[in-house]
Amino acid sequence: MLRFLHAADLHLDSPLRGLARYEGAPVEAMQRALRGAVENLVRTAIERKVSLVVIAGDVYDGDCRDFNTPLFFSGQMQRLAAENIRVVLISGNHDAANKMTRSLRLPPNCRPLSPDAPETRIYEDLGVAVHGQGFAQGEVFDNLAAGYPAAIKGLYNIGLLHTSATGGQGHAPYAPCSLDDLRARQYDYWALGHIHKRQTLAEDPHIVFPGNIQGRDIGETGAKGCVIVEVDSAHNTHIDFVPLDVVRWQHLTVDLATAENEDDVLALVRQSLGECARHGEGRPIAVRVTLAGPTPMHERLAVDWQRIVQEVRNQANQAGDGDLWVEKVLPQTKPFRPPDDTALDGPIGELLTLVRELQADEAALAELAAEFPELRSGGALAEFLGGDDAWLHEELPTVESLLVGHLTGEEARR
Ligand SMILES: [Mn+2]
Repeated sequence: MLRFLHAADLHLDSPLRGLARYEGAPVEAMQRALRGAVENLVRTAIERKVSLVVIAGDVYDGDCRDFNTPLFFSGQMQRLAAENIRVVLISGNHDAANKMTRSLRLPPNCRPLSPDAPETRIYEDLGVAVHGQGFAQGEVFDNLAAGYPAAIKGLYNIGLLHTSATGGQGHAPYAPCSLDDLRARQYDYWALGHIHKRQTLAEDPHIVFPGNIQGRDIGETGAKGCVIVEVDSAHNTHIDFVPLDVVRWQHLTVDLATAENEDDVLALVRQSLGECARHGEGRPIAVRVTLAGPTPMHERLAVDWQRIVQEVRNQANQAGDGDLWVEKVLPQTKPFRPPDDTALDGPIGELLTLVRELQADEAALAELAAEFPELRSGGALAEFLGGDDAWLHEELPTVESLLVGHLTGEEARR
């Protein structure tokens, strides 16, 4: 039985963005997380007794600022060397050969494959051939896979490739190739890198993006890690995802449809945060909270938004026992209108009727706009509003919310 570990996109010492600085913001923990995930990778390789680790590019986020980063990585590879675990790696667009001015020799168990031409590394004792080519420069638009050698008969053939494959939203289209290009090599496993979202493109043979090993911002949510690949003597392949992330990013949407007062809002927020914390399996979680849904609380939230944001952070501290960090709170609620508007009788109801009539009456709206000539008399506001009156229509619901919010807010304070 052959067992190997496939990882990609370590992005060591990448600067982490998107954590606002506030009391308790885990800036240092996040910065440390990328290295922690690499330590977890090494520990997993040893614990799962793999013979081989393949890394499909972007070990580094870019040229290292100093030698600490390559020293760290080399030290981790030495831990694998001590266990006789072999490592084959290629460069990706981030750590392309021509970008890295500060690099160090890796221990002899490591074999970086050439960025200049496809190279094959054979491990007779494991019955494995690894074929691959790194990136010579940051932008590679050639189909590298097309130049890979044919499979070697009798061995388990692994293709190591940094590629956007057939797509990959938000990822540069480097070393593109089709699934048929990959299948044509007749390898047993394609160990891909570059796309940070984990996905198995095919199972015969396995064509796999393991994703990156540690999320770096709210765009990289959920469990992040590597794939352990087990191969039996008939070359049947089985893959198993293992999380390696130290800190996890999550996006939480809290539906406030049933909230009628602030206590309701915070109870719903806290319940969702509690569930989120449990899914982290003990990891710290950086969470973006979106308050959503049509809700009777829409206006109240808008009026007092800054304090609500801090209350959400406060609830996170309580629900997560210190392991939940709120990255951002987004307002996406909508006004909730009772089916029968008589519920909004009185002056507020009259105001709403007026606003809605304006929505349907082009001429009246234009007339109203004409009463505020300063909106059109130049300056930043005029530029923002543009040349036509379409914005008036678009802004009416906001006007409605603001008016009701201010009026009911006044009421509440009395
Ligand atoms: Mn990449």
